[in-house]
Amino acid sequence: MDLLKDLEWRGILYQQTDEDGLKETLNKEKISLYCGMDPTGDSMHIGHLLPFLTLRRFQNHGHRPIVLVGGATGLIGDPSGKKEERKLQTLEMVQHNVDSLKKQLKTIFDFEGDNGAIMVNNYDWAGSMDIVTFLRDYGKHIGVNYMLAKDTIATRLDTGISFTEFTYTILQGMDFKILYENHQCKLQIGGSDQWGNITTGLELIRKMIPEGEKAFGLTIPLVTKADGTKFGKTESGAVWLDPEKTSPYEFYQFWINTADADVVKYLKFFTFLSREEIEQLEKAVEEEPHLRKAQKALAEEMTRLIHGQVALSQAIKISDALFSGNVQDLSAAEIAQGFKDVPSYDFAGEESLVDLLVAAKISPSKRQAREDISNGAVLVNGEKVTDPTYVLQESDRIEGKFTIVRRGKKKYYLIKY
Ligand code: 485
Repeated sequence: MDLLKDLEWRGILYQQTDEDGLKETLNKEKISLYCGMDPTGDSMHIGHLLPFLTLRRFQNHGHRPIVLVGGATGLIGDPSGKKEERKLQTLEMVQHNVDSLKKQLKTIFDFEGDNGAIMVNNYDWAGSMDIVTFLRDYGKHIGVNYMLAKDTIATRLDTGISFTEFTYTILQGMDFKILYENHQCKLQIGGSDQWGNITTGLELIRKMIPEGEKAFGLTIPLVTKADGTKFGKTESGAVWLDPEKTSPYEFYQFWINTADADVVKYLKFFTFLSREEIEQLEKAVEEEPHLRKAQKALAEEMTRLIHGQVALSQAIKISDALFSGNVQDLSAAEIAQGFKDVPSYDFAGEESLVDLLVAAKISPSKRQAREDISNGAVLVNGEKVTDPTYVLQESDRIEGKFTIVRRGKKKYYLIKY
């Protein structure tokens, strides 16, 4: 399918500076286009994904993606969508974040071939630019009235905005103009909050490059949830792409838990499944929602894309084990992922199961612990133990690290050695 038609069908197009112009351009040539992000943290979260996956869709259609990490802009701070002035980050922090983000972004794109992706850092041109050049070559083209009219600046006039953040939009605009010159980059994409910055770039290109062919801007909608809560957040916070911050199992679980009302939209936004495949899954949501086929497809596609096939298989294995209670086949690494949020207890030398249940606060008293065991309510590594005099064995320690105790139907505890 035609790229723009596909993006439209997926609901990915929000605002465009020149819809017909872009359509015409994409019909006749393969272009370079870019999307940037600032190194404000050392990991992307799923809120960053949609613009970069959209960039990847352009690459799949033969266009060249330019991925920009804002080593310079990250030192300044984008006021877009922020009610308050940001705290400045140190140079070391920003550099550290640039390195981590580059690694994550690399996994999303193909860097080989005719339209291989290019990774750039705006610190390479903005970091060493002298103030006189900045003010004469760039500042002169952007009127203060023009800047004050931008939403992201106007909304901050009441609460206050420093000259530093006020200038941000010119820095991002400069990037577009420099990428246009050096890489024939004709399109910038970003989230809807980036409209003001994208159009500043177009303003600079128009004013500074006389023969300037047309360049374009395109924004992508904010991802919303049908129930009105914020997308991408769980009780434990943001969903990160870094497996140390959000394990592949938690990542998989996040997508599996998508509501029926949202799942088709997310399949369109985030996966590379075809229209036919997504329409089939849409039917499945309508006709047999209890099977959660669409959620499974979404979770599989996303976990494979970000963490790879091995991590996906593990996530499914952990999910199945927790669902069925057959936890005995899990490895210590899988247990660490799957049982991150269950209460845990550091083993302190208890010999009998009764003593352990009391010490780990799994049962409130010895009497209750004995009763729980005799009633068959206690499982050690997925196996029922009904002998109240049971003494813990070496073989109860999975890889010498963990014992999983379950009391009742669903309540899990992790004993750590
Ligand atoms: O030349 C550029 C320099 C910096 C940027 C883009 C182009 C980053 C941009 N100003 C920004 O702040 N982006 C956000 C970020 O870095 O977290 C988010 C946007 C979101 C989406 C995402 O980046 O808020 O809408 O564009 C990729």
